[in-house]
Amino acid sequence: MFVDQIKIEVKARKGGDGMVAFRREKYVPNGGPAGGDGGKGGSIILKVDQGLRTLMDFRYHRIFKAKPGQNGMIKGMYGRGADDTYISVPQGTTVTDAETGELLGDLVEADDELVVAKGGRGGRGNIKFASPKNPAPEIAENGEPGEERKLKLELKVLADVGLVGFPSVGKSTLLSVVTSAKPKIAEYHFTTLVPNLGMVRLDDGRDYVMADLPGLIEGASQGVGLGIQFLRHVERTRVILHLIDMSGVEGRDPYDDFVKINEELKVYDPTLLDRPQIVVASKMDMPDSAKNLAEFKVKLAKDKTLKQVPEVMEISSLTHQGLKELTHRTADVLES
Ligand SMILES: Nc1nc2c(ncn2[C@@H]2O[C@H](COP(=O)(O)OP(=O)(O)OP(=O)(O)O)[C@@H](O)[C@H]2O)c(=O)[nH]1
Ligand SMILES: [Mg+2]
Repeated sequence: MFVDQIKIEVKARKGGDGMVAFRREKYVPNGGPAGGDGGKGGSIILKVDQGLRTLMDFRYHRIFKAKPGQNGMIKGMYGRGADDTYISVPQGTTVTDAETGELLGDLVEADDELVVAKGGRGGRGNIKFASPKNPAPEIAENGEPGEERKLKLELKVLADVGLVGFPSVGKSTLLSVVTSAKPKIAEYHFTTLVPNLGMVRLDDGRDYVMADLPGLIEGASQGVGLGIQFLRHVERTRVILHLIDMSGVEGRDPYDDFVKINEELKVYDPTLLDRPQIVVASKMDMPDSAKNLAEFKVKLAKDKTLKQVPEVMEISSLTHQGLKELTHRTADVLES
């Protein structure tokens, strides 16, 4: 199971209690107050770790507790403040309060941090309560409690461009030839289980992040296959490259693929279809591809249900045909 949404519990801790104490010195009968303040309680802070790609680690570790502050001490000594507890999360994690649904923050940049539960303030010791009227107070404060929260963490891949399509249409292969990413590639379906990211660097100095998403199938928006978890990621991409295998070797009709994937996107979130989409005819090196593409284009032109007819670009990741055109055109669309 791929985990990209999970609930955890975070517990910051109380501040240390203030101390009630008095100076006791031989020959000084009225020693003044000498109880120190408590130290602050530890907070819980989420922090981006770029080495993490999933929320998998949270599957077995869901409750996080910080350390309490130390109590104030005699002779006016302060209790030590507790160190904060850091929890590593992958880049692109959205944090919401699981009980109220309030959005607490998005950890999107490489060094983002988010305090999700604040430690309590330390209580004041009796030194702080001394006044001319009451020079020897017998009171001190308790430390404040720390915040506790139930959180929902959701991982969404951050990418400018998302590669979308049926399994085995060549998404990972495309990513591997236009970026330095090394995703797993194989002829069986659902090779990609976790989105892969790569940076496309063009010779004209432009660059953008491309994400290879796991394959979608009919019913993905209802939970069939792996799709539903990954449709979430598509939400965060600005341009969709919709890959369609033109070779026909799997016996599906390319136009049917196009319609089905768009239907899944629409059911999941109707606004996804308004996002710029380039149809990428893949595997154009195969014997039947040219013929299938011609038929595809005829059907596309006749389809009255389309709000706008998307542009179609041809590629082969094997022969590198059309890759330069596609990567540059994608950069243009991102800019516009
Ligand atoms: N002939 C040809 N084969 C290709 C091309 N691109 C990919 N393939 C082959 O198609 C198969 C699937 O490629 P992947 O890149 O793993 O496909 P995917 O879309 O990432 O598949 P999933 O991760 O399972 O969704 C592999 O056997 C590739 O070698 C291409 O341009 N031409
Ligand atoms: Mg793949």
